[in-house]
Amino acid sequence: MRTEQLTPHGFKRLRGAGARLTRGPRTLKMRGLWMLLALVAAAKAEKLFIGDEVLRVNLQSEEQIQLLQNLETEQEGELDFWLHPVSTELPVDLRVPRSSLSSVKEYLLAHGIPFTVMIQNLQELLDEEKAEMDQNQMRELSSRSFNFGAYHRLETIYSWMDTLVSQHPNLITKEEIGRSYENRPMYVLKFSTGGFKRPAIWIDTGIHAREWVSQATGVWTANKIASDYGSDASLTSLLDTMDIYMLLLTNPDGYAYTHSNNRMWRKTRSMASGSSCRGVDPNRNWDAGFGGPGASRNPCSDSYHGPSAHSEVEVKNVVNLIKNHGNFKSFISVHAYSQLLMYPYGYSCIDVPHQPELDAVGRAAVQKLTSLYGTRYKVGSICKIIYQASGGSIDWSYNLGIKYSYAFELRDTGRYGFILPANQIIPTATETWLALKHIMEYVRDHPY
Ligand code: BPX
Ligand code: ZN
Repeated sequence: MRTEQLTPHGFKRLRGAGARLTRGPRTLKMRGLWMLLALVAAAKAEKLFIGDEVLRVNLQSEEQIQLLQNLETEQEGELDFWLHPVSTELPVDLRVPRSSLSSVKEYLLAHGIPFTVMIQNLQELLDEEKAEMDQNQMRELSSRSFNFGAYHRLETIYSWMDTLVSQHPNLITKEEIGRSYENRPMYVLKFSTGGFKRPAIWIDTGIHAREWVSQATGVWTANKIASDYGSDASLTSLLDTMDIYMLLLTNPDGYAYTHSNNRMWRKTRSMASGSSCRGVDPNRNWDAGFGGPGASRNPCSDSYHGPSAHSEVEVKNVVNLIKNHGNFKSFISVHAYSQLLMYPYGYSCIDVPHQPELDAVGRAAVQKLTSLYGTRYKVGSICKIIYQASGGSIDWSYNLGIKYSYAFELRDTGRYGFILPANQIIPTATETWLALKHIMEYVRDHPY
């Protein structure tokens, strides 16, 4: 069995050998530079990704899938799998810290696994992103405007929400559904033209902190709904009978942390007992197949499911609102990246009872999305089109009886991954709106 070579010990040996290979004449001078930069980073408490590469690995056999899965479990917390090894049809995107590069590449080469470098030096991309954000913030301050084609910090989004509400007092209210682990308020925007607990549509963005185009798309979409109401006949008729709830920053602590400390943070920021690692994957924490396959019980893992279902207050706050309301017809959760429109289940590959309908609606929605710029999406159940994942939010909402439960994975397919350039925010949000609108109209016309 080849798998015998794949013990953690075997990997560490490879790592040593690889490190020696890369040591050239420039190494000492470079080392000094790295250490200086590391000191600057430590002072700012911000994690740097200097020299980190994102590799695209193309798996060719079941055996190679197994090899990569072993690498993932053995190096949990060290390697950052942006896309997980699941099949030969899907690529694996893998962020490798500079210090592990030679050993990981050795490992891939030794097993004949082909890969390409998608991102050469991640920090360079992050520096550009931050510079662009700072420039934009200056422009916004001097022109007292809000640029939907830029990424924003949590406080900026929160104050923009107040502006939006004040401009549309008869349509939008802001409700605090509770506080995050670090005591940040969680605000829902409620779009309603009256009535009491009308049939409603739920849209959440940013449950995973680092998937920035999700939160940015949420902001654009909230503005779109506000400005189209009264002028777009279809949306207007929808809001005459239904309410829309939007939670733009579903993981506020994580989002703040991606700006202040670690751009690659995904989870919440809660403290685990008996571990120094923080955070729970809020999309593995719901009471739907909780703790099953496709989630980790290791608190250091990026897919750690947490100590119990709904242990995360951010998740619990949403659960409480949805259950107390009791009249949601659709639950849509927005992630990035991979360009997918998915429906339940994630925790199992069995078809849900409404599979044919969910699939047909999803396909029609994606057809509209694609019609705008040709962006290609795949449609299917979570388990069948990406991987088995237990404890996900839309499995929970579906099992609660909310038939039209969907999850989006927005742009791109891995060229930039989580670091999608800001100039793609508006195109992404605009095309996604066509799909969202299709789903919402279908829900309006098929309430049962
Ligand atoms: C999305 C919804 C329900 C279950 C799984 C997903 C996939 C999502 C995840 O693992 O929670 C993938 C992601 O958006 O977090 C990041 N990614 O593109 O890999
Ligand atoms: Zn996600």
